[in-house]
Amino acid sequence: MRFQRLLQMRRLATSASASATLMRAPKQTTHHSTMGTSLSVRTMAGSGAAIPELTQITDNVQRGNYATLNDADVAHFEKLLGTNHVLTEDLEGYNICFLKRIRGNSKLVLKPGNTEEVAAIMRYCNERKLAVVPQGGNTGLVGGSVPICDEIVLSLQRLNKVLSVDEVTGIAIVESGCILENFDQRARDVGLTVPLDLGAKASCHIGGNVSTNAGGVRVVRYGNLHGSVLGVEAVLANGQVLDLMSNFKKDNTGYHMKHLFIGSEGTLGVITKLSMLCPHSSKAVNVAFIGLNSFDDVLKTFVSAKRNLGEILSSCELIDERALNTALQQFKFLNAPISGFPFYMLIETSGSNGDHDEEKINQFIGDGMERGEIQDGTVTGDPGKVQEIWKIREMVPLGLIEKSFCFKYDISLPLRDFYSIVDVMRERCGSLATIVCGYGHLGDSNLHLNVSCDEFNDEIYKRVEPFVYEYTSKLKGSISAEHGIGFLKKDYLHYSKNSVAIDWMRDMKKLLDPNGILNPYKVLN
Ligand code: FAD
Ligand code: 2HG
Ligand code: ZN
Repeated sequence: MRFQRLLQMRRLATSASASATLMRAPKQTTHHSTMGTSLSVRTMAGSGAAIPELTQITDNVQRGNYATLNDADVAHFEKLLGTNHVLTEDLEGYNICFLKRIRGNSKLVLKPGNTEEVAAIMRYCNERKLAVVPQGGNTGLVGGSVPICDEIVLSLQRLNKVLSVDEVTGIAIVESGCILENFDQRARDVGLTVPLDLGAKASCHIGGNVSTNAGGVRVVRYGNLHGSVLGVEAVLANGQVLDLMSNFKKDNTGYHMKHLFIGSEGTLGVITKLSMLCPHSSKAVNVAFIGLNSFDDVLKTFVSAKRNLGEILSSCELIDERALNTALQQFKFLNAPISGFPFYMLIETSGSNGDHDEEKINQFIGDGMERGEIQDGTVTGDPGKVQEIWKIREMVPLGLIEKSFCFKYDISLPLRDFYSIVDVMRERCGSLATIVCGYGHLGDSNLHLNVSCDEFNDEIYKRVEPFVYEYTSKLKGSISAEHGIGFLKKDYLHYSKNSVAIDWMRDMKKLLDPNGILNPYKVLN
């Protein structure tokens, strides 16, 4: 019976596919929307996309008491870095955030090539009281990586080397400006993998990932970066270099200060280097894309995945039908293997024994179908097809900004209440919203609630915020599961942290950056 049901599932052909190129689509496809969807804003600058108004004006931001850049400063930096690495023109791509929502007015971008240069820049800026925003791949979704007023942009782009990858210990040492995908490729060359994967991998930097404590699609397997990052080197606001590098998992020598820099979004220091524990890449990867009739079935299937796939479960993602359909409409190159269900799950297994893993995932799906929890689906272990299915998930956030304005929320919620906010929000927004949908990292209780409308307008904004944060807070969730606080959420931090915690954050900020020059206007207000 079970076997017959399994046969009814459409299994993907095992022929090689063209998905290798699709995997890189965010970087290579040309998007011409007003919101911009290329993974690098820099490549968007000339595409004719609308330029947002300056955030200092729209948000009525009072500029901090910082010095104003002058010719002598620029000359100083040119002497320090060489004129090629000091930019004073064509700075749009550095001033505008990925979502094209935040726009600063920096007149200077600095591109140091090593830690000493970063330290010299910070020393000088601290003495002069010039404000600085560290910038990685500028794929952040909370407006943390761009200036708000006229802060100097400190781009880590040139610190892009993988310094070593040790296949025996699994420890890699990498400069912070290395693009995640390049780092992963280097790890894969020796049979390892970076324990972090996200849709922006072709553009984001590992230093940006660590600074945001990025989550992504493998947290359910490898945990977050507080566990995988063994050590960091960080330049403080005054130019001191803090060497917290470590090549060991176990190191209890004093306070674990590295954690201060993981997720502090460039407000406490500039990460220049880090060491990371990289697991072995799995020999066998299988992906199932399944359709389900209700969120209750989604939860049952998740529990079953944990119980029955256990140690080989490496990802468990949810996509609702509106999110999927939007991506399919916007990106015709995507192929959805099944359609017509309110919910879809992408479940991945990674292990060392292909036959064993395939048997396990087939059994898991067969059992789920027999119980009526899983309706239809597809399973594949073919690398090309695996990538093709992942591509669908990766394009979902981009589909929603392709032709409209999108309010994006990234919240942790208890699993039993995980999806209800999507229905509540749809009701609240009514016809003001074009799409209200939910998707995300179900395996980590992390929902991405997206609310799209034709263009930003105050009416819908007021329906959505602060309601979404109040709702989350009442359920004791987190208002930022993985993207951070940045500029966009700083007024709402109190929904997730009490005043004592916020005061301590402020005190730590003052201690490490007494002049407040590092990424001002972000995280704390
Ligand atoms: P940036 O955007 O440049 O900067 C982010 C923050 O880190 C800023 O506050 C900046 O000041 C600071 N910063 C950057 N580099 C340094 C440094 N070296 N030292 C100190 N501070 C620094 N995020 C997730 O968590 N999970 C996902 O699944 C995910 N998927 C995404 C998919 C898409 C399509 C997009 C566009 C974004 C996604 N993101 C996701 C958000 C974003 O990619 C992550 O936040 C990422 O970690 C940002 O890296 P970045 O190099 O682009 O950093
Ligand atoms: C993802 O998981 C990202 O795809 C982006 O974190 C989520 O854009 C979003 O809302
Ligand atoms: Zn995410």
